[in-house]
Amino acid sequence: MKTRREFLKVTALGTALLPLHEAFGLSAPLAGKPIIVSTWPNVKANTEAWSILSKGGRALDAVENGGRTVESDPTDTSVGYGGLPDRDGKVTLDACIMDEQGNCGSVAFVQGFMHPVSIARMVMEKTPHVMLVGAGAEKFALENGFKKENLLTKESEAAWKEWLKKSEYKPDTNVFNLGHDTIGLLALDAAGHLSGACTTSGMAYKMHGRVGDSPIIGAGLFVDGEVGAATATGVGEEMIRISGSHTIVELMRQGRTAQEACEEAVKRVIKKNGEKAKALNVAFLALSKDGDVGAYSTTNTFLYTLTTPDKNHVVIKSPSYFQS
Ligand code: SD4
Repeated sequence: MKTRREFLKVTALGTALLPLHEAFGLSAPLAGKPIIVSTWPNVKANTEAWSILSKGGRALDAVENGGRTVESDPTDTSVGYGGLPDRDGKVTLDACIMDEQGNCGSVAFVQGFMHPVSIARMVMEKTPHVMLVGAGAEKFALENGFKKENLLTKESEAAWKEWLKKSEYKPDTNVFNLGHDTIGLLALDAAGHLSGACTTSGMAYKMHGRVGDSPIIGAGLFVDGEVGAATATGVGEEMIRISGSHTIVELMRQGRTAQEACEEAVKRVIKKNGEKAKALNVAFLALSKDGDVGAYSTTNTFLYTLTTPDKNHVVIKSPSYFQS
């Protein structure tokens, strides 16, 4: 899989060949179901999710399987196997999943398991809890048949050793520049049910034990079957501060379109950060229960992938608050 940066290079000279969100007919709800949208150029994930949705399968299965595809791809250095480690050289994973009825499961700070999104689903379906973390989540995974394995690839280890030479950590500016492309997926199935999932190795070279927005229901992901769903990517601390994904769904409930709701959430991040905001990479993606798609980011680097019956895994350039 290409990193977002490489993708931009090949799609030439920035964004010239990418369809733009505004010009892509996305200001009105998309006619017909099913629909899958995911953060970044995640064509493989959408293809996997689509193989389920297009046969009338459940949105929940589609988002889980789309997430798993990226988790096991060693060339994606933001998610699962091959994810860039924390500053102690440990790959620690966060993931969550949620359906249209508010059922949800989440795991955070999990080490040594390829598919945290499936562990999160098992937390949702087999426990009375929503979230398991660290050693407890790992124990639960082992007890439920998940296999422990080493997720640090030679390439990610080499990148970490290179980073150690300077040990510079600038999460505000570096998050997208490292090709750090957390996957959030939102799907609407043929029966009209919404689900979402989010999975990540978190920010590269983070402090050991740091957990971002991605496994936090309401921050990195939120789904309400009566209204819509939202997910996020970027500097997770900022999404947590405004409960970003929940905020977007609530704004949609009050009548905003998916696009307006994403824009409002980004503006809140910007308002809270003043001058610092320009260096912060934060992006939101939303899907209403009627198939209305919204996307907005702080800087103009955010891409997302859309699949519908007549739009075949298109990578689209999101509008942004800042133009650079
Ligand atoms: C985090 N939101 O752990 C994630 C990072 C991310 O693309 O989205 N990277 O804060």
